[in-house]
Order: sequence, then C-alpha cells, then structure tokens
Amino acid sequence: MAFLYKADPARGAQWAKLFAQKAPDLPFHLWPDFGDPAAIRYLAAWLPPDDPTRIFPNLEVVFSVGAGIDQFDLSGVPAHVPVVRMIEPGIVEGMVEYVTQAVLTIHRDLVDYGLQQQQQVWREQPVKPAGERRIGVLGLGVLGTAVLQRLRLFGFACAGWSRSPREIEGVDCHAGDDALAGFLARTDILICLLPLTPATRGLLDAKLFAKLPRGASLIQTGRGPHLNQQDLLAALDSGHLQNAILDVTDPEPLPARHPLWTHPRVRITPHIASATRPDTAVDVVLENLRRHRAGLPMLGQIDRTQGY
Ligand code: NDP
Ligand code: OXD
Repeated sequence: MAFLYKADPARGAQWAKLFAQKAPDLPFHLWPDFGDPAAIRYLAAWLPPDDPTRIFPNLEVVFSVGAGIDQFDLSGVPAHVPVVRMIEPGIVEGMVEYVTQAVLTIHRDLVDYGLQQQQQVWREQPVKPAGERRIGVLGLGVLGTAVLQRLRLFGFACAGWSRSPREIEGVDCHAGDDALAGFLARTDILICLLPLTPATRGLLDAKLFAKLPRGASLIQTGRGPHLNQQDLLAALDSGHLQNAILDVTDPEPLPARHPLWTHPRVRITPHIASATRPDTAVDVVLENLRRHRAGLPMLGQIDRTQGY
C-alpha cells in the first residue's frame, strides 16, 4: 500500500519529509518514480494522469492538492474512486490575507494614489467609512465564508451569494440565480470565490457588471475562465467599473501585450492568492486516510454531480 504525489516537485519533497515523520509506515512516492503501480492506493495531484486506474489498478482515493478540482478530468476517474479537494487551514489563511489586502487597497483608494504618484500629484481623497462600503462575495464555501468572517471585523457591510441557502453571522446571505441581481445591486467590491463549473464559467461578464452600481470594483480570486476579459476591459474603460484586482487569468500567464497587463486600473498577481501549505495539508490528508479506512466520509470529498 503506497501514496503517490504528482504536483510541484519542490513541494512534493516537503510532503515526502512530512510523510516520513508522520506516517513512516506508508511508502511515499514522487511522480514519476512510482515503483510498483499495483501498490499505489492513494494519489495526490494537481493534474492526475489520464485514466489513472489504468496505470494504478488498486487506486482507492484521488486527492487534489488544490482547493479547486476544475483542472481534473473527472471522466477519467471511475465513479467508485472518491475525489477529495484540499480543505486545510493554510490555504484558508492565505486567501483571507490576500482578499483582505485587495479589499483594503480598493477601499483606501491605493490604486488611485498609485496613479497620482506616477504624476507626482499630492492630493487627498475623501475617506469612506468601512460601514458604508458594501462587500459582496460570490461563493459562500470554505474560502468565501472565512473571508467574510474576517472582513466583517473591519465593519464593512458584508453580503454573499451561493447556490443553496447559507447562514453566516453578520452577513446578508443570498442564494440562487434569482437572488443574484439584488445581491449585485448592493455590492461596491465584488469578490469571486466560486469554483469553476459549467454554471459559473463566464459568469463575470457585461450582463453581470451592468447590475453592479457604477464605480464598483472586482477582485477575482476564483478561476480565470469565470471572467470575460473583453467585457471587463469595456466596463473599466467606460468607468462603470473602477478597479480590478486579478489573481487568476485565462490563460495563465496572459500573452505578452494583452491589454490587461498594462491597464492603469488593473492589478495582476500570478495565481498566488493562496496555496496549500505542506505542513497543514499533510495533516488533513492523513486524517482523511484514517477516515477512509474507517469507512467515514472524508473532509472535502466532492459531489461529482455538481463538479465541486
Ligand atoms: P467550496 O466548494 O467550499 O465553495 C464553493 C461555493 O460556491 C459554495 O458556497 C457554492 O454554493 C458556491 N457555488 C458553486 N456553484 C454555484 C453556482 N452555480 N451559483 C451560486 N453559487 C455557487 O470552495 P472553496 O471556498 O474551498 O474554494 C472556492 C474556489 O476558490 C475554488 O474552487 C478555486 O476556484 C478558488 N481558489 C483560488 C485560489 C487562488 O489562489 N486564486 C486558491 C484556492 C481556491 P453552495 O454553498 O450552495 O454549495
Ligand atoms: C487551488 C489553487 O485551487 O491554488 O488550491 O488555485
């Protein structure tokens, strides 16, 4: 019985060390050195190989090393093999930090001050109290909820949108397609923390932007294909949207000379909002292996019918 890791090799080396300390009886392999394929029971991957059970006939569980699993071809993973995404404290804390800095950057007009600095302009903008700034998060899952719980502490007016009804203390929760327009109409800073599925692909488009109040801003930390880039550029150029902070794009990276790279009201980071932290992730994976062996549900097991 063995565990195989197939993702970033440097992080894999950290996982190997942690497995050696915390689960010395479970042989750990780093792709492509997987040894006897029949011994591989557990696979942790960013991109699993095509048709993994053809290579590893005794595979029991596939773990995503990321929170999202849209990069997986689920049709290649047989229905009897559970797929588990990453829910671990490190990835949550990273996302809370990133979104908090992005919200404060917009809230305290730092994009404008950056532009003023380029012109050597010294001019104060009026400060809006946090209570008058309306934050809206698309996606009230593990990450969206954690982000809202932190933003509430600043006093922002917080709301969120999900597929099924949710309750989060101090957050105005909206659910379902019919509730989207009302949620958008009260949102000044929109944060995307949705999984990428057929229902959410392209959701951030001209139609959605038109439902936001004039001067709203976007923080995109979901997946690149949620966003229609031409529609975003048009909304920024018309002044309907004020700023966009993009951590994910499609493709990654954007091609040279793509207009988003140089747009004065766009900030881009290279998909670093958050990443799985090996020390905390290995603890969660080992706990899930314990649960799997005990016949208990694993934390982060995805619903294949919903695709997330
Ligand atoms: P979860 O699965 O915990 O939460 C997803 C949320 O989105 C749920 O609230 C879900 O609704 C909602 N949702 C899904 N589909 C729809 C829909 N069609 N309409 C309305 N709401 C919908 O995911 P996480 O919070 O853990 O992660 C969210 C995403 O963040 C990941 O899938 C990934 O894309 C992105 N991510 C980005 C990172 C980065 O570095 N940029 C790092 C990590 C993640 P319901 O509650 O009803 O199920
Ligand atoms: C993830 C990511 O999904 O890094 O974990 O984007």
